[in-house]
Amino acid sequence: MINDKADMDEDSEKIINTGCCHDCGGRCVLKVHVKNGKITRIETDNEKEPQLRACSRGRAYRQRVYSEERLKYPLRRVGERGEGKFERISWEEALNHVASKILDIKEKYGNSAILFVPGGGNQGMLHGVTPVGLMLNQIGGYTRHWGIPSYEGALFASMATYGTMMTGNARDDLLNSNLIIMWGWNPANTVWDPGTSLWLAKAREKGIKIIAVDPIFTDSAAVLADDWIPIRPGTDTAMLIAMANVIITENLQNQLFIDKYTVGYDAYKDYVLGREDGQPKTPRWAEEITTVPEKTIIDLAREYATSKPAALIAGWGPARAAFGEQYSRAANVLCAITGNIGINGGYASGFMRAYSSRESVSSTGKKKEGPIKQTDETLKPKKPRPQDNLVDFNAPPRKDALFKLRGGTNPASTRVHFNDYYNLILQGTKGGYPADIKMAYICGTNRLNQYGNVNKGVKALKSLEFIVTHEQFMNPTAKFADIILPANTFMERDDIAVPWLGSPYYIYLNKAIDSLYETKSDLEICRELSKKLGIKTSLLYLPEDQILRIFASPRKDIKNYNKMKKEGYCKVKVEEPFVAFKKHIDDPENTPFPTLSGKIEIYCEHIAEKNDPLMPAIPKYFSHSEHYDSPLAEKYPLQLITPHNKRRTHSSLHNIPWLEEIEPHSAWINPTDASIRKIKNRDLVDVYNDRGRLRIPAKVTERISPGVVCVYQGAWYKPNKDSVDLGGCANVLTKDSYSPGGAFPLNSSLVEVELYQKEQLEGNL
Ligand SMILES: Nc1nc2c(c(=O)[nH]1)N[C@H]1C(S)=C(S)[C@@H](COP(=O)(O)OP(=O)(O)OC[C@H]3O[C@@H](n4cnc5c(=O)[nH]c(N)nc54)[C@H](O)[C@@H]3O)O[C@H]1N2
Ligand SMILES: Nc1nc2c(c(=O)[nH]1)N[C@H]1C(S)=C(S)[C@@H](COP(=O)(O)OP(=O)(O)OC[C@H]3O[C@@H](n4cnc5c(=O)[nH]c(N)nc54)[C@H](O)[C@@H]3O)O[C@H]1N2
Ligand code: SF4
Ligand SMILES: [Mo]
Repeated sequence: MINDKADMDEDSEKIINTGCCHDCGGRCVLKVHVKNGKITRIETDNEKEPQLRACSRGRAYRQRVYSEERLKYPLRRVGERGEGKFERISWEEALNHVASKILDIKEKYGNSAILFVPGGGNQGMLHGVTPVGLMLNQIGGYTRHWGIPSYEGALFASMATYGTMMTGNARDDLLNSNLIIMWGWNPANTVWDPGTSLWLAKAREKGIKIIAVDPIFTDSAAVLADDWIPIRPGTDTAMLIAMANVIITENLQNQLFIDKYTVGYDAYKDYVLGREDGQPKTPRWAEEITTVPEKTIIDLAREYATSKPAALIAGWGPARAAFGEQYSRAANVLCAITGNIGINGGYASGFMRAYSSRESVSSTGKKKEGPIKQTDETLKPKKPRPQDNLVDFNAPPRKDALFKLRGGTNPASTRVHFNDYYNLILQGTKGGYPADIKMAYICGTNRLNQYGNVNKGVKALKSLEFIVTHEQFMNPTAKFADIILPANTFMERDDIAVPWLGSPYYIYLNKAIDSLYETKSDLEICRELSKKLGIKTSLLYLPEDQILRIFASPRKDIKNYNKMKKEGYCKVKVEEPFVAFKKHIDDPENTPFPTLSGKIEIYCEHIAEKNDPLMPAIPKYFSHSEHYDSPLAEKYPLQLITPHNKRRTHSSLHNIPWLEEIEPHSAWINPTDASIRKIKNRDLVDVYNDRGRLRIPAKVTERISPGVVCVYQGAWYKPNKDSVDLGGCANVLTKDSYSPGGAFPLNSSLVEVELYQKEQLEGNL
């Protein structure tokens, strides 16, 4: 859509109202200047507040679109898997090949042999993974995953505690708080909705105290917080439980709130005070585990309990860990026992979907919520709909699913965890997995790079009969494909993006330029492939605009679709800041929580039924096999964390020179740990464990706690002939397993670091 101000002359500059829809905590407005069909400049939202301002990554997008490294034509592999040798072929040849392989594998082994590997590369409604899923459903389905790396621990905890994933208050409500705790949360880098950092800055200006709890002195801690509390990774649950201990022993809990709105407080109290297992969870106990001084824990507990309303925002980073769900549960319970839920200035920690059009419908009381009375009858599968995947449709719920609760993001019938794909591929039904996988259909993900245990991934991908991917770049995963179908970018097609966390707005992405080279949109690819697969009727055959309108139609808060399309966004007017569970607290008789008890569950009966000691009904602290106190710590004494970096969206944008300047990739290490190992800033070091080894420069800095190493996720895997990764991909070191509640243990690896080469590298590391 062309801006009104623009001239239609071919060689004059037009401004296209569009947006950025990567999976990076945003979804922001881009105003793209186009001259002679070429992007010359990118601006962003300069309208009045609230703005949807793009970050440096979105503003640098021109370099991604015109990168020489873009995939230009369909490719067929001619070298070994992973070698990166391909030949150019025509679209006709490529699509015929893919269609015949899919039909052949379906015929010989059944649909479950097809593994769909989706990712977050594109977050528009129409492109990316959506058309692939629809297409594969129409030929009888595929094997698919449960578990999302972002938030599976937090999601499990939200469902268990509140019965819903819609938690957390709107960002503007932060101004109503007396205290804000950013626990493992770094929105200055990870965005978490455009405007979050601005609201935090406003809160700080207003004199509201902000505290950061993080092993790293993050940009958010540096710029937004009054205090930084460094903590040993993976031990937050112990600190949160010890804070509960202080609150209970000093009688600072909100007993009225607990009595009226929660179940299970007494069971938790027994555990916290040590009546259950003989170990009182005192701040002294937690100091040993967390390295946070006893007094700091006591002070924070008192401050949180007495500063009502206070916002404890528990991020997902600490939950992307072994037993990550216990950390999230412990945070949720702390919010509950202090009565900080359902009120302005408070915050129900959890999944943190701040606002959504669907939630606003239920808060008007039109949709009746819980308590849930699921019977055997309601749990029985209904007849499959077109969007259902036939491969797992009739499967009973997996044992770890909270299947009696409504909501969640993956069906309980789905059997394979997303971080367990390599065992699935390598072991199949002989190893107890539900399928024998023959082919992978990869779309919108740099799978090999972005999930645990890359070296096992290499073996798994090498063992497959066929791999196809839709990609924009020759990334480490694409190098393993047999056929690469070159996808265009969101600058080259229309789409609609919903906000990352359900904030009240939508972005309409107007096509800015024609598709470059021979690239096609994911929709176009699937449309053409569907025909070759013999699919007679399909939603994908409708015109693009019609499909988009169908997809947007349930979003009742888009009042004027055409206006949204013209302006490139639709900012929904919200009368008051959204407060999760406000109605549940104000009117509990008519609005019970959607849990089995109808209350906030400190003790979750549904979990108790599973009778799994590692999945307790109340939150508990556990050590694990790659923790500071495990035997492996003697060999690998440093705890690795792998957070999200400001210069990339995961592995996307890693190869953009402008963004590389923000921060060269390096291994962060504390001066104490570095000096023992004779490592100086910028020396080349090896970070390694039994799963792999990577070699990158060291960044020796006080900004990271002693005993911790940080390798930001997303750098591209680039093995040398000895399988040492010179690219610095963090997942060479992480595990391909999952916790009982489904959390991905990507921040739970032990490593050692050693000097490889004394080298004063160029640049400001
Ligand atoms: N160690 C560690 N690993 C992690 C994490 C961590 O914290 N630590 N975080 C995890 C999290 S939360 C996530 S969400 C995942 C993300 O992991 P992925 O979903 O794999 O995300 P990206 O690495 O950005 O890969 C997206 C790919 O999609 C491609 N792409 C972009 N747009 C399009 C499009 O329109 N069409 C197609 N077909 N392709 C497109 C990009 O070129 C890119 O290669 O990473 C996880 N990995
Ligand atoms: N720039 C950028 N922004 C992004 C993304 C991106 O790739 N790049 N990805 C987006 C996506 S898909 C997601 S899911 C989110 C992820 O959002 P988050 O999960 O919030 O992001 P992370 O950076 O992984 O972790 C947040 C913080 O947790 C800290 N942390 C790690 N382990 C521990 C621990 O054990 N205890 C404590 N207290 N802190 C710990 C890290 O140091 C980090 O500062 O970010 C989104 N935003
Ligand atoms: S990368 Fe994310 S935060 Fe940055 S402009 Fe794009 S959508 Fe917005
Ligand atoms: Mo994510």
